[in-house]
Amino acid sequence: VTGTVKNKHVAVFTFPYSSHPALLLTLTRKLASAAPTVVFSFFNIEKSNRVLFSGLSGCTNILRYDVSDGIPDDYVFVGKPQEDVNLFLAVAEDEFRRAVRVAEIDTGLKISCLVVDGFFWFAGDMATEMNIPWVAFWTAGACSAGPDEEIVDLIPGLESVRLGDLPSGVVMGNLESPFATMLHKMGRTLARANAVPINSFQELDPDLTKNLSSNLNKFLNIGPFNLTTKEKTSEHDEYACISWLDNQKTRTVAYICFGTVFTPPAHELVELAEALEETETSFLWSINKDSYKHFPKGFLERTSANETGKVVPWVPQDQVLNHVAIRVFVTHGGWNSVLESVGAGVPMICRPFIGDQHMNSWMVERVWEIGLRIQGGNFTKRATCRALEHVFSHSYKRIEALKDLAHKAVASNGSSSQNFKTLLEVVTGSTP
Ligand code: U2F
Repeated sequence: VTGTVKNKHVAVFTFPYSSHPALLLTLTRKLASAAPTVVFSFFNIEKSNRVLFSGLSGCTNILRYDVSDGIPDDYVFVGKPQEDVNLFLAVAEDEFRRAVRVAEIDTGLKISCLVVDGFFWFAGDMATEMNIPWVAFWTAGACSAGPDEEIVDLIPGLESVRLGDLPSGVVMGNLESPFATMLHKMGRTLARANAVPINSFQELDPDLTKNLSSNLNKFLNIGPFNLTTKEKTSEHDEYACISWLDNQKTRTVAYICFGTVFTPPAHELVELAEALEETETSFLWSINKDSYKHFPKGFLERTSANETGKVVPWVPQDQVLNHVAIRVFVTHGGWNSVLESVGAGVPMICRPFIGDQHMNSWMVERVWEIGLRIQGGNFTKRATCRALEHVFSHSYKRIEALKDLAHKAVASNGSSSQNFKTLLEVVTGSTP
């Protein structure tokens, strides 16, 4: 740690999967640059830290600490759902406690605040023992902080949601899994957190914000992060997507991506690819290389030869969504993707897979009216053609209004900027 004398020490605990670590690091960087006299110790598994911190510069008051991923040396993965997550959760609390002691010795500073992924219910007890504040960062949307056609009317602000869209493991699904247990414990303890910041903006969900604000201490919308963070680890354009988009006509291209965790099953990739060719829709598709083999015979060759399609393993998504050639985002409805699409004013076709993605997609279609969910729940050629035809012939006026509100929220006097100041007071201990 270099520069100004440090007088406070904040611990950050990440849930080391999918986009969670990158978000926690973004939050940490925002806090660290606003509070240069505070040291932030960032605890994460080695594999994820290695990626996050490669090429990172200019954050002299952030210290990287690696914790164990809980995978025994001789362990052989058998393909159980969330196998890696479950192994990590079994050791997480002990590992964070151990690493905190190391960081305190290294810096000579006792931890004065815990800033943790909202999933980590145990941080509440740790903070109580240490007599310090606990900030529980919620990385998904407010709509998932709470199957079938039954309407849920017990959550103010979520009146029109069907039970089937609530994340699995909350009211149904495997309620005994370590992940579901974690969600339940989190639900029981979250109200004790001193602050619950969220990567969203309050104008998106005013009723939910009101509801959550009355149930939680300092429920603070401080996003969208994609509109406030300039340097992003994901922004390199290795596959020249932007110049490819430059050669496409305005508002003609479907951008397709299903996030960092899931790939649709092979037969759905085929149906989606066939629908693109059938409707002659130009597309840019981000998908891992292992999946290329599932595409219909000749699909990649045909579409690249006539320049109607480009398939790559990674794109600078935020830049892509903001490109004038993009007409629609075909997405899994991951929270970051939804926020980035809103920030760019691009309507969505959603094919949700797990967790909050169903809720997010429901909100996109029914509440915000900024896109639609694929009919029948998965990609068939027929449903996909209809969805594409609908989006291409329809104008989604509300997306422009929400885009505008998102940009206003992060402007210097906007709601998210004000909320960030409140959060900073909690984290740095300067709350009056
Ligand atoms: C989990 O979500 P994912 O990580 O699968 O998906 P997103 O929340 O949409 O985040 C994906 C991010 O990766 C970026 C993209 C997003 O910021 O811009 N990206 C990219 O830059 N280039 C690419 O080619 C591909 C992706 C979980 F599965 C969801 O249900 C949760 O909502 C989410 C947040 O908790 O975490």
